[in-house]
Amino acid sequence: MGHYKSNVRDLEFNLFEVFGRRDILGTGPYAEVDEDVARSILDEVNRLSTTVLADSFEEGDRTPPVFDPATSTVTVSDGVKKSYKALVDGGWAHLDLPVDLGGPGIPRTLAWATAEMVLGANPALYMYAAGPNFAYTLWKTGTTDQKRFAELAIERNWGATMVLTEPDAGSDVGAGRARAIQQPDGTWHIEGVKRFITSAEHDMSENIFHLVLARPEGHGPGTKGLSMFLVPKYHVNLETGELGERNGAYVTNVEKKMGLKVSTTCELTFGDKHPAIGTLVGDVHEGIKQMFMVIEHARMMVGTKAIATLSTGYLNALEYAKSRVQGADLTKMTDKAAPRVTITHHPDVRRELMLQKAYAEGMRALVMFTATFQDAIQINPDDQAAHDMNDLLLPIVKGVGSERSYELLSRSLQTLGGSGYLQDYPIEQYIRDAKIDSLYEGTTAIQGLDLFFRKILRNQGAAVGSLLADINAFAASDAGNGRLKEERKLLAEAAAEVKAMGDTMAGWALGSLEAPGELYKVGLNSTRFLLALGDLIIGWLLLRQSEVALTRLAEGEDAFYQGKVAAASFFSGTVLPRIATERRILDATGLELMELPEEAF
Ligand code: ST9
Ligand code: FAD
Repeated sequence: MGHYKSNVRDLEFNLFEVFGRRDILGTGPYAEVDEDVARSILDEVNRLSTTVLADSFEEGDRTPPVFDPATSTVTVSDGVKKSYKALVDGGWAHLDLPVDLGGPGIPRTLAWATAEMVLGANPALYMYAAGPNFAYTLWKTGTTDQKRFAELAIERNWGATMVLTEPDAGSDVGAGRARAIQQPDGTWHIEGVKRFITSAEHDMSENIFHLVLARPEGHGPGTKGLSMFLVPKYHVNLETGELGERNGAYVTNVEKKMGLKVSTTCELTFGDKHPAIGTLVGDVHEGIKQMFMVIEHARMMVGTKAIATLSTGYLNALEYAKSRVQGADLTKMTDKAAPRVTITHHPDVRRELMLQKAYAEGMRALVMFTATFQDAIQINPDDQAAHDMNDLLLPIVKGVGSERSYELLSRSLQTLGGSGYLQDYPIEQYIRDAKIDSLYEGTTAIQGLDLFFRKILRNQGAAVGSLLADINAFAASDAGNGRLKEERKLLAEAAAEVKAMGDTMAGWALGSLEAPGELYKVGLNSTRFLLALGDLIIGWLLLRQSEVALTRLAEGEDAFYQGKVAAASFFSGTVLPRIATERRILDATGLELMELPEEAF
């Protein structure tokens, strides 16, 4: 058995029983996809993920890619190549593409459901195979020539990168110093050093194209002065599709790191050996806006990766717990001759397992819920409310998904006792591989600031107001026919606490117009608020699932649905009440921390 344990039943439950995806299949952009096709895609990706993709997960960690500085090349191990080839040869790298570009035209909900399995089995493979998705963004924004380039990139499965970070420009992308110098023929020469660039070199595709942020000479400071350039590793004859000369963008180092070792993290130097020639994307200077089209997908991807890892971590812990015999039942603790039981009989293990289950399944629902708004946008690109809700939820998927998954994965390891610490089990690698999720694509702090300032204040509370109204309407309904009464009460209380937290922060933000220091109080609480809102939404979605499950249980016993009801009740009773404490801590925020001299830390 491979390391990866998927949860197709829960994915299907979300898609078809909770979020009603049957209603949008077979119509509009999804005319070619019916429920049978959707289920067969899930089955096929599940088969692939649990076998050939998962097969090289450990090998990629123990035998990471090898960098040769003399040739600026990277060699990936044979097992990883085999897995990658299976993913690409099966056409799965094209799964997200619209019909116009040769894709199947599936809803985003289904695309992220399948992505979860690939990301849970071997996340770096998904990233190496992201070229066609990047090409789709290029195709949407590019010039005629760039559209042709994108079509070739899709056809040939070229690799791709997003190139923002520099040694002095991490969270602060606008501090970037890479330069772009326009040439008489209209092309641009890119100069500078970028770092931490994922997949910038490997030997699994014939070409790699870089989407690079650089500052044209004379352009202003900050992110708005950056433009986006298409810089391929090899130049391309757009008529024949043949590869031409090597371009002047070379990988000059590959980082050694804590986890996700199979994914190359590269220093990429432009124009040092010979010119790195690029073209301006779309022939317009809108670099940061264009890059955010990629970033939005990548943030969703990172959250989904984290949650996928927690899910397989939990399922591995559960399997172990069901077979590990240790100690007697607590009620027989004084009887030294009492029969030994599996650890699932111990209350503390049950509590830990249920916490893992509730978060893994609640956050999967969060990904699916978010993707329903991406479906709505595909169906009607002018649906502003769907855009706003997707925008609001993205930092929660990414920020809460990565923080809670990392935290809970340590509980999965704990379930295995000392064995969890060994490389005989996958959880220690899961933890190392998942730590990156709270760092790249904007750290958690950045997600918290994005949520509060951009997605709530700038949106004048419209999206968050509508979300809270939905949560309150559910809490006030008779969902569950009395069975969920206590849980709905806890949900309503938690919603009121989160609303109060947001209102207090908005008050500080307003107050900062007169007393700028008030803004520090917002900054001291933005991560707290992100996590609290995340818990509230997770609790609500678990209860919505529970409502569906109770209806099904009325038709007959089923452990899956019993588990749904139990997870929702457990989360409502043990996690939601903590939000009240977070609110008290937030209310009591002062400026002492900001006034403390640096030396006192
Ligand atoms: C990285 C990559 O870490 C790691 C993994 C790579 C894996 C590759 C594979 C990925 C696969 C992906 C699959 C794709 C699937 C596709 C499917 C397709 C069908 N939303 O607030 P301001 C824009 S990469 C939208 O003043 P500052 C906006 O244009 C490195 N746009 O910011 C705005 O203008 P306006 C990742 C946003 O103070 C402009 O920016 N690095 C948003 O100048 C300026 O906004 C990071 O993520 C948004 N949320 O700069 C950096 N926010 O306001 C993190 C801003 O007029 N740092 N814009 O609309 C930040 O995000 C900073 O907050 C900052 C601040 C840089 C934005
Ligand atoms: P810093 O920005 O220096 O942050 C340090 C600490 O300060 C963090 O805790 C941060 O939260 C905090 N902080 C910083 N600014 C603020 C603020 N304003 N308010 C509150 N707290 C703040 N980049 C790419 O362009 N392309 C890639 O493909 C890519 N892949 C990566 C792969 C890996 C394995 C790694 C490690 C990084 C990758 N990155 C990539 C870069 C990644 O996006 C950055 O590391 C990330 O954005 C954080 O920047 P930094 O590391 O410079 O940290």
